[in-house]
Amino acid sequence: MFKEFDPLKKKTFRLIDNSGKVINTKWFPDLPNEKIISAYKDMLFARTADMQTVSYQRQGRIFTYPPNYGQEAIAIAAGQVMRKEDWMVPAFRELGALLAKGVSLKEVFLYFMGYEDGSAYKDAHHVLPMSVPIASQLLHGVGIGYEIKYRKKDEVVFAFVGDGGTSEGDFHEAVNFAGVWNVPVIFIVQNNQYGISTPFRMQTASDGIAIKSVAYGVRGIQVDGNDYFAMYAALTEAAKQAREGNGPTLIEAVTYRKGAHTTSDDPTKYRTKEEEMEWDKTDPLTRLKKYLKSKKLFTDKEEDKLAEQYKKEVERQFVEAENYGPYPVEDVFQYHYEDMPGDLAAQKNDYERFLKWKEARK
Ligand SMILES: Cc1ncc(C[n+]2csc(CCOP(=O)(O)OP(=O)(O)O)c2C)c(N)n1
Ligand SMILES: [Mg+2]
Repeated sequence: MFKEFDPLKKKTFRLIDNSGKVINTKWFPDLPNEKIISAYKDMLFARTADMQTVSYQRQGRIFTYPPNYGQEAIAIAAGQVMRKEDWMVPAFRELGALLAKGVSLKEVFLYFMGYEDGSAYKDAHHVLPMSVPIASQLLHGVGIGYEIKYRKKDEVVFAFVGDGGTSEGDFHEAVNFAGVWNVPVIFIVQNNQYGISTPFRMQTASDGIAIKSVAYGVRGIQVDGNDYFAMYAALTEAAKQAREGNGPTLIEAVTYRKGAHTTSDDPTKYRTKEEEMEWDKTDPLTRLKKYLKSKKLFTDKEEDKLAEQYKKEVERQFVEAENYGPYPVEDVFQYHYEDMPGDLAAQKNDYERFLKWKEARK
């Protein structure tokens, strides 16, 4: 696969077209129907959760939120390929993969409400907290990869970043040393065409992101990130290579951020309706649903029923997060250092005095 789709050949790995028709049988993954149906359901759940969360934010019930709308196939495929012992190193737009790893939607809500417990991931194994400092997580991912190799463990790191993140030095340092050390790390660049309002053409002069792997001596491939099957196949092959001791892979997942950057952003200010409509044709859910319908594996009626169930489930977990209790002030201070340094302790004191003063004014 990696030879045939060498980034220097400028080909994109794609297995179904926009109408859900299989266009490449050679690499089409041999998956039981139940797994494909479950991928669709998980994508639908992630999308339902996203839509509702944007609406909660508009109601003033949660702070800012970055929707995954349009990018669901990447996270869901990764969620199916990752094993329990594998490490997930997220950025902040991989909801489906977090859920697949055992993170609860309630925890995701808590995180965006500011609670540190939202990163505690009580039932998830080997998942790092979401990383808002862009691309910094990749260095942690490579460090984990080094440890896996050193201790000869059977684990793979799935590290995520956005197209904007590839302009950070951290990205280049991480991919470079992953190559030098030949560590079992899969870099998944979600190229959703924007870093907030910055279009991809202003991010790099190179022809896509996958091609950057060549200079680092790392396997690379450009994949249609809105094609669940292509993502599943590429990730499976990359994970196999990593497990066999053949080191890292850089996957550029070409996708489109259909929603806003976050709920604080208005994309109508910097992109056109025409562009959005063009990308609409590649929507990952629509494509997978067309595939499933052509095989008579799924109906609109089932979808309507599921969507209703999912809405209730999202609401249930949101309300639980909403009723989590008063915000613990320590959350802001206590997780930076094992022993709190004096200046941070002084800041905490000041802040507590300020809160008391504020309370007294009421
Ligand atoms: C080091 C750093 N610089 C700037 C920011 C502000 N910021 C938040 S998201 C973002 C854009 C990220 O774009 P991309 O990597 O493409 O990810 P996407 O949001 O598209 O998923 C920026 C610049 C930040 N969080 N961290
Ligand atoms: Mg982006």
